[in-house]
Amino acid sequence: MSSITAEPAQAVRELFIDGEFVAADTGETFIDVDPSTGQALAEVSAAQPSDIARALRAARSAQPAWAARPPRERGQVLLRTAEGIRALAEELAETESADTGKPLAQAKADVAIAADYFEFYGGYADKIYGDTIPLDGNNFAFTFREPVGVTGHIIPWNYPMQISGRTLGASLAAGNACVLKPAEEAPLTTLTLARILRDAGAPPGVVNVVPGLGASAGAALASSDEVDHISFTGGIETGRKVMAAAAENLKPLTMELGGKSPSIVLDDADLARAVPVITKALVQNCGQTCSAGSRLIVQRSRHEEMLERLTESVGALRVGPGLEDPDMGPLITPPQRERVMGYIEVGKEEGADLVAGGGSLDGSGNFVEPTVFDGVTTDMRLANEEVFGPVLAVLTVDDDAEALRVADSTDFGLISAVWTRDVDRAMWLARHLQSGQVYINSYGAGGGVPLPFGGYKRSGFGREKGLEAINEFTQVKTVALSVTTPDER
Ligand code: TXE
Repeated sequence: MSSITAEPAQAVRELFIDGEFVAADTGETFIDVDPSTGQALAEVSAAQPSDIARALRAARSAQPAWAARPPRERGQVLLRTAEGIRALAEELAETESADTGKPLAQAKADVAIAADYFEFYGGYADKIYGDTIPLDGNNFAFTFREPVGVTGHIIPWNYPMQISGRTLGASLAAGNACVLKPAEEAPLTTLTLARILRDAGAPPGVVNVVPGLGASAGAALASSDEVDHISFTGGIETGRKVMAAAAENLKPLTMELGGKSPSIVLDDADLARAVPVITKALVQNCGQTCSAGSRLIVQRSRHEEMLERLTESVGALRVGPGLEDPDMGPLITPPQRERVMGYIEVGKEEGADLVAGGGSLDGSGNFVEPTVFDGVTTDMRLANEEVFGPVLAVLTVDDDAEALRVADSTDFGLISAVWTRDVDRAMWLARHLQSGQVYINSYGAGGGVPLPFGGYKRSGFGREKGLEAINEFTQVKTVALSVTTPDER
């Protein structure tokens, strides 16, 4: 069992660099706000470029010894981290819920999934094999998968625990040292995770967690020549900046940039099964999920029945503060609420039919109603742009080919769902959809720890989750060996 040390209560939540909690160089802090109340939740040290440089130096000097450890031992650190997360699950879930506004039950699920990531990658650390390549009788070739070195991880506020779990788990298993910058809107659980990793035996410098503002701390990490790979999850605009900064130093990236994911409901679908899942895909994390099911593409003959069931399901949802464990919490910040309300206005102006929700709720939290627009067409902004809120665009189609065309008509391609009882129709769509994942009669598969995840088109590139992630965080070395035969000797 891992032993979890109690950290003295910190007035300010400090950066975690080289195995210790430390203040930012300049002493600067920022206020982390509770989105359910609009009140301050914590004061957090704001990493400056000099702190990022310090974290990268610590990672650089710790990495060779970490990579040289027997892989099984690295795995054991990750397995103890999974145990440590589970031991603190209650506390972590409450903090995650308060920090992000997500319903407590969902925060608990996120924490459990984060532990599952460390377990998954902990178990794989000693199975990162290379290949043997057949040449001829006297020549042999084989490959090693070696760590890239120091990896930078810039993550968003919507799933701090889950995203930290997937990205740190894979990178650490592969023998890298990590510098993780959480989002300024929700950094708290990542700092607790740093402590759990330390107590589980991650040596100083192997994991560094440096909260700070995107424009300073994030930009410093993305533009550093001391980072060997950057994993970025966030919005397209920021993604462009991160990629441009990394390009200066020719650094590779994994980019996960969100989506406009469709659920396709064909005329033979089981609607009783589909509707609760489609509702959850819309409102999970208040729609602030990269893979949110934000488009519904329904075959005309089931349209009316679908809308009836859906508006009933959405209308029954309870909205409230995350810690009260409603069906849906608030949006993360007032600007995010303005953005979502702006899209609701856009939908109305474009002539879509508002059939559920459409309002914001009173109070100091950033609450909006779950919203459904019917009569959306592919030329509308509502059909193409990521709202990042609980706003569903419903489009109607006549057949499978049109469903495919409409599904693929956006710049995004993260995930898709197909609802049908016919395996031929399901597989035809699964093979043709431009989408990193396709779910048939389901959505999301409970966190999807072992399932490679990433985008087609502008949803990004590279894959995290599953064993594919190991490829992102390793580089391949080919060794070719020539031998002589007894005759030649
Ligand atoms: O994300 P940002 P924001 C989308 C979603 C949302 C929009 C804006 O549509 O409405 O993006 O959200 C760090 N250099 N997604 O502004 O800016 C930042 O501190 C380096 C989709 O909150 O992308 C945070 O740690 N880093 C998405 C991280 O980038 C910078 C999740 C993500 O923030 C930086 C979130 C800079 N110049 C938003 N500026 C998904 N794929 O799930 C900011 N950051």
